[in-house]
Amino acid sequence: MSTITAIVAGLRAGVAVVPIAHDAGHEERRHILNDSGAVAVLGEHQWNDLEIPTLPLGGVGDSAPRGGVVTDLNGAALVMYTSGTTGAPKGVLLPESAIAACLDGLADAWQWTADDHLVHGLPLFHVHGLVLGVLGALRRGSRLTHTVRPTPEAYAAANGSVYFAVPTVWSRVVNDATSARALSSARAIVSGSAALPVPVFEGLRELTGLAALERYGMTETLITLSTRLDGERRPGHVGMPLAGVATRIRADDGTLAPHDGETIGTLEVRGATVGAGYLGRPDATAASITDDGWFVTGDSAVIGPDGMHRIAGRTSVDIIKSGGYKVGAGEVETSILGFPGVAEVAVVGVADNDLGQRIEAAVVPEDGADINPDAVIDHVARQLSIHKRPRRVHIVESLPRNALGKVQKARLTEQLGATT
Ligand code: MCA
Ligand code: AMP
Repeated sequence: MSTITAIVAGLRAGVAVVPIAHDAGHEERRHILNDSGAVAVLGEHQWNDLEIPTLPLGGVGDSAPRGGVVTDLNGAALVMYTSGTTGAPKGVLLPESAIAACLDGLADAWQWTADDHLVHGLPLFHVHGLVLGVLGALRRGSRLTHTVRPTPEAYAAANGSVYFAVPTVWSRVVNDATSARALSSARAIVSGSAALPVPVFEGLRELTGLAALERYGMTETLITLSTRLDGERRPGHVGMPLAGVATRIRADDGTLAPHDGETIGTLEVRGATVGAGYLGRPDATAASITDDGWFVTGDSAVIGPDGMHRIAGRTSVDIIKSGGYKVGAGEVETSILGFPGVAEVAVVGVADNDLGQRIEAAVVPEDGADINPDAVIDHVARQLSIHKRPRRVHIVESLPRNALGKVQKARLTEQLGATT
């Protein structure tokens, strides 16, 4: 509740808010606070290493915010941090107009109204749980139950009309038939943040009688595509552009590709839901946008002649989606390189029935070093955040490299996957 109060207070006061995960480790927290130029931390917290004042909720508190005005917020209402292929996470600037366009587009696609009772238990520091799951309910005036944990049992007990979850949660719901059947009184279940496997879509349909609505988006663009309540919900497909959004795909040779339902290209989007770039990173902002103003998602997609989209995968192996969380391999590698005795490391996403991808690391120790894999896992969990920890750390003699010395991540992923 204090997270929601703090965010709504910031939005109403016209102060940009930067959500930080409760489990953010010290490195991640320090990076986000410094990079965003935050002047105060709102609410209760258990962090004892802060150099900026905290303002408790429900009172003014003794501390005045530190001086200094951040000037390049570009009208952002929220600054949300997201991982890239390399380096530390970047702050995405999300103006109120983009948030409103996204929420209104989704309301139109899903016929979401004040009569709905939305249920979810997703974290409140990302677009899915916060923008859709909290600000969406506030904008529509619909009732919201946050289940704290997104467990099948908690979803079943909530008696909602609309449910949000990531595919990992939906897969767990399908594996718990009693809970799944309890959702059959809902009018809609919605999946997003990662690809919903077709067997999970089918399992949900069988147990709940509902064909899941699937929607696609990114922190940088908010939600841009969705299937519609009054349209076709085709398994493995993420629907059509929301009102005010346009899409196109670009082939490897740089030309725009046909919308023929077969050709795969990198998805580009433009429109009202797209954010205002990365905070303090004009280089990265410019690199993410084409000369004619389209945002390059980095996802491969196919667009049908009927406008139906299918996401075919990511163009970079260094972006991992685990449990719906986006994790940059480079960020985890940098953390592991800081662990005593590590000479080299490569981090990959291995296919996982529950998480979609699970983070695994191959570590080459320095000569004579004896590395405990569990200590490496704890190091990442403490330094970055719990969901960024590798689920397995393999101690290896060398990493597979090509003739130019570059680590062959596809080969490594295959090798690690085969050791399951
Ligand atoms: C385990 N734990 C540890 C460690 N190992 N803690 C510290 N150190 C360790 N080494 C503990 C954790 O504290 C936690 O404890 C427990 O293990 C379980 O954690 P974990 O295994 O990570 O949970 P999980 O079962 O894997 O979680 C699955 C999940 C979660 C619930 C699906 O991944 C999740 O909430 N995903 C949602 C991600 C999301 O919202 N993405 C949206 C991004 P305890 O149980 O006590 O806490 S926005 C986006 O993508 C776009 C815009 C879009 O399209 O939506
Ligand atoms: P994030 O940066 O956490 O906002 O994650 C955005 C990424 O999640 C996108 O670039 C996609 O790779 C992935 N994603 C989100 N929704 C879907 C979906 N419905 N199907 C497949 N991938 C998705």
